[in-house]
Amino acid sequence: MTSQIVRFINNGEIFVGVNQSGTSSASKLAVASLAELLTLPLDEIRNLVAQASQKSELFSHDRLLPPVDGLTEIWASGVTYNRSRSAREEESDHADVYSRVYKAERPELFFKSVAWRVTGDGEPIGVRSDSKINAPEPELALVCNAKGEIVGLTICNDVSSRSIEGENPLYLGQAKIYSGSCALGPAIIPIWEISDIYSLEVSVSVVRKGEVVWSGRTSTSEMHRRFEELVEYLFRQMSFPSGVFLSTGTGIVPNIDFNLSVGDSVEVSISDIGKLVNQVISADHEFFDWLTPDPKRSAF
Ligand code: DO4
Ligand code: MG
Repeated sequence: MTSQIVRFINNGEIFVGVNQSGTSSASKLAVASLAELLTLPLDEIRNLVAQASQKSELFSHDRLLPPVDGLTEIWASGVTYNRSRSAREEESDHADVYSRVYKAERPELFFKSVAWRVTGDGEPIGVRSDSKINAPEPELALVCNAKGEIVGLTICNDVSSRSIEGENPLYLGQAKIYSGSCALGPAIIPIWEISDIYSLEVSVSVVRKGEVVWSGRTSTSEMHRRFEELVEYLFRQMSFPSGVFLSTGTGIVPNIDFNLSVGDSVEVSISDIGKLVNQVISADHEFFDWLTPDPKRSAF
């Protein structure tokens, strides 16, 4: 059984703990938040997880919260798989920027979300009402501590507007950052439990009115870059005192005539990591106001 680092609610209070996969009870980790955990070096995190796993006192939880909190940011990289390069070239009026970045030494990195805007497993994701083509982007996310060590892995859905980015690459911020555009979870799998980060199977399916309307799969072996290289660029001229999540790009993109729509359910699975399921709703403000920080939900 794999250990999962989780955030959960027990008796109305938020805790960080270690869950045994397939169960709904966790032991508590000796930190107040995941952000605090990510201030620590890898060997200390490993010791704390081992200590928590040995505890006999278990706390039941109804559901897991997104595995990110406090001042930890979420960043993403793009055009790291050949399929992403060809899809961007098809959707964009400025195709050459994608082929150039695919081949360049410097990767594409962009800011994706603050922690409090992230939704978790079983929570909604959003599509913009001013976007004609929306897509889920199933991605492996690296969880890095303040030192830039990869300490764990999770799933990210980098929900995006293809039509807004396609119109002009300078619209990337609006194509990538809006209510419900970043889902993470369900848990963080410690890096020492993963035997080969370059042979993880990634799959996605979109279910509409009970039918699968799009599905796809890839493997991290198809990645065009090394994970350490992405982390090295991210940490080059910026510090992340509460650690950072770095989503590593999508290798699965639907045909241009597919549009993610309100009512769809998106399931992203990564072998050894888990399954992230989200229902699509409108990104209109009122549907995501519940995410606004509240002492019961967020460790600010
Ligand atoms: O600029 C394009 C972003 C691409 C992306 O998010 C990805 O490849 O996953
Ligand atoms: Mg992406």
